[in-house]
Amino acid sequence: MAMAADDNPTKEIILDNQDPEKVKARLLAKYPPKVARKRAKQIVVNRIDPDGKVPVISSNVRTVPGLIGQRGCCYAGCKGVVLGPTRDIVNITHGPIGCGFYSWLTRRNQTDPDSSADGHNFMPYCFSTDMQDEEIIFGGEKKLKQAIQEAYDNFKPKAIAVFSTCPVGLIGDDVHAVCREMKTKLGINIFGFSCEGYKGVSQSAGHHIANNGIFKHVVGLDDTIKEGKYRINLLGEYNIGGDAFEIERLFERCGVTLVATYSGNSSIDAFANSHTADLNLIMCHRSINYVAEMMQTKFGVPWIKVNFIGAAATAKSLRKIAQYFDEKELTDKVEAVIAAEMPAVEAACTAVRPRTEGKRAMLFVGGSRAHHYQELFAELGMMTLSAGYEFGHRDDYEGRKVLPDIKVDADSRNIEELDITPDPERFNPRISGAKKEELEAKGLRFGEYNGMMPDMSEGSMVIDDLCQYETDQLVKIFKPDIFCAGIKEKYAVQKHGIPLKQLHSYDYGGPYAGFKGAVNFYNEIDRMVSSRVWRYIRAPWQKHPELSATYAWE
Ligand code: CFM
Repeated sequence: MAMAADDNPTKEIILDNQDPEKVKARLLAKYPPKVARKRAKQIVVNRIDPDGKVPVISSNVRTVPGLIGQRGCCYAGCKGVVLGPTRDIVNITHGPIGCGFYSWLTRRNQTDPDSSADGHNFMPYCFSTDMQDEEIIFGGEKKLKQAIQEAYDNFKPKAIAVFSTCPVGLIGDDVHAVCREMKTKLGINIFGFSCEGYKGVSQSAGHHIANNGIFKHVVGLDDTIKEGKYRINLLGEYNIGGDAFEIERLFERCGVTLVATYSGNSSIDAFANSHTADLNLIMCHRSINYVAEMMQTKFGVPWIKVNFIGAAATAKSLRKIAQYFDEKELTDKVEAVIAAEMPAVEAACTAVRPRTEGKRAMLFVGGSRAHHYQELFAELGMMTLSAGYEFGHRDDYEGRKVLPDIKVDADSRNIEELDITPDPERFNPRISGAKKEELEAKGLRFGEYNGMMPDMSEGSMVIDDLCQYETDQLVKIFKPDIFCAGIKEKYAVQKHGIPLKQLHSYDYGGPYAGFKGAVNFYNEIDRMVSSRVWRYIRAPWQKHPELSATYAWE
């Protein structure tokens, strides 16, 4: 592919060979043999054979010590990601203050307190037991009890959740016993999570632990069937930068009733009632597929994969909902909403495309956005050169069909698998086997996710658990027009003269979901790839070539 319009002088140093196999060899060349062997299985050149099979990629494995990775910890996945965005649970971090502080709203998850009748919103508060040396030595259960009591006295919440950090596991505090005791004493729902940071290999373990806890302690507590004809849950949408607000707006326009979102703009009451919905939509498969699977087994709620990132993907996802309920009234409404929303989106896209067309992106984020955001770049006429997840599993890359082939290692075995069976009274398969078959024949896929790799082009580089060294090399070799990652990568990449868009917190922007979100993203990316500021960047070694010897990569 021809290089994109070239006003960026740093592109002069592009290496003459961007052949992905050679690039892979060069990335590995620096490593000791054992590390190179391990990373070789995590750096894959994408190939798609005619029956849709993609190469095997090693993922959800330990990061090699010494490589500066992008990952977070188990506690981050449980408290920060899955439970954190719920406004009316007092989420107490049992641990040193830093764990609580750095998982407190840094990902810009938003909420609308007015949508709860009681107006409870504890998200502006950072609750922590602030463990000190004394608790590490003599145990922290007493201080935890006091913290729960204090939170109860001050806020009278309906629920309190306790999240364990590394030292809690190391010293052996029994947070579950404390929670049980305080639950009996105070008469509200109190539950704990053994989500110590070191459990598992990344935040992915924390997602699983959070899913288990919420299913065990909350889902199914309220059987009231709320009003609404087309009642759904949205799973794996965390309202970063207001994404969930935009999706809610579309549901409302379509006449679709949202029972619960896990967990953007959410409340514990909605979780308790969520098993009464008739369909689960999974947005982020990685973080929440466990709840969907358990709800299906126990209550009979089927799930489908959706994606509200990208205008075409949004339209497709809305159509999937209509297909499922299969009623003319809904189908007509969905089509009318798409027809009404699309002109503005198309106009915005047409306006920026002359400047974005042919530009090249790299995306290294989490466990779902590296896939979803490729949709938006495609709409801008941009190509994804390389992408990868921090902590995705093989099914997120290759599709759920590989689930039976995934070897369960000791790290995964550490995470509890709940034994779920159909609820004797409440199990209710929402659609009959015959109806399901009929819908499947029309193309609606249940319980399926195809993964990221089948959607990526031949020869693109798929890299799991990318590290700082490899980031530097990729940027130097390919000189992409934009790099998408997080705050830890942002300034290192920008020092190379390449703009970096944070896809975790959205920097200061968003929403990027749905139709209005797509317009925001088009304009943001146009601004970033068209900015002239990058051409003025000259690193010291570019001004003084003699310095570059220290920066040679061979
Ligand atoms: Fe799911 Fe997420 Fe993501 Fe994730 Fe995350 Fe996130 Fe992410 Mo940051 S739940 S996997 S653990 S979509 S916080 S809202 S952006 S790494 S790609």
